[in-house]
Amino acid sequence: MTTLETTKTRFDADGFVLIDRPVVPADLVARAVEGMDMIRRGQNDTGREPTGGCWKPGDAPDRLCKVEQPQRASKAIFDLVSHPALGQAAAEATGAATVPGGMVQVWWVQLLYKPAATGEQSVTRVGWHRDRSYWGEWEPGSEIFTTWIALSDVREDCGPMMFIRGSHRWPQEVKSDFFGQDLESQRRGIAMPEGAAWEEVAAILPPGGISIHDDLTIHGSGLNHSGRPRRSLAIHMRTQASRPIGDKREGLTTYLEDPLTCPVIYGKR
Ligand SMILES: O=C(O)CCC(=O)C(=O)O
Repeated sequence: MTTLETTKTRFDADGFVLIDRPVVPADLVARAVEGMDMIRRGQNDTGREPTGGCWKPGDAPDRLCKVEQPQRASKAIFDLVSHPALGQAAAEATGAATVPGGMVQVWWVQLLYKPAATGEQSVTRVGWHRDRSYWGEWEPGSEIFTTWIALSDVREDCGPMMFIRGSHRWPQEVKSDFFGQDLESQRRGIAMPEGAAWEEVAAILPPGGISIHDDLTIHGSGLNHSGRPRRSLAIHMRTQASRPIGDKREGLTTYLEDPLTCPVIYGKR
C-alpha cells in the first residue's frame, strides 16, 4: 500500500492516525515554542490577540494552559499551522487528496501547555470527550477533525493524548467532559457497543510529529510526570465536505473568512 492508502485506512478504521516522525522542519517547531512562551507572557508579535481561553498569564502554574486561536498573535505559530505538510497529511488521511476540488482549511487552533504535575491535585488532565460534543456550529456529517502537533518530545510519562481505538464508530452518545479530572469514573459512565473493547492508544510523538483524529473519536490525557512541560497545538481542520449550520459565521465559525486566522492549507477555497 502507498503511504496515502495506509494513512487513510488507519484513520478510517481506528478514528485516528499517528505520524511519529517530524512532519515540519525543526527550526519552525523551535520558533513556535518561542511563540508559545511569548503568548504565555501575554505578548504578541502581530498586533493581534488570541481570542481568549480558560487560562491567563499569572494563573496557577500547575493548571493546564489552553489559549484559543494563538496563530493570530504569533507569526511563528501561524507559519506552523499553515505549513503545507500538515495540509498534505490531513488531505491524505481524510481522502481530500483524491477528491476533485479537495481542500483542507484550519478553522480553530488551541495552544495546549501541560505543565509537569506537582502532585495528584494538579489540574492538567483532559477528560474523555468527543470533539463533536463541542462543535455545534457545524452541520451534522461535516468532515471536521483535529491535527495535534507535538512541540516537545511527548513520551509515555508526559501525559500523552490517549485515543480509544474505533470509538468514532460507537453509536452511543458520549458525555464529554474536557475538563474532567477523574478519568476512571468518567470511563465507567461511557456506554460501549456489544463486543467492543476499550483500547487506549497513547500518541507518543517526537517534536514536529502529529496525530490526526476524527471528531467522534473518544480521547483524553493524564498527568505529566516527566518533569518538563508537554507542549502542543490542537489544530482543528475541515475539508470541502463541511458546512457551518445555516452557513453562518458565528461562534466557532466566526473567523472562517479571515485567512490570517483560518488559512486554507491544501487545495483551493
Ligand atoms: O492535548 C490533550 O491532551 C487533549 C487535546 C484534545 O482534546 C484535542 O486535540 O482534541
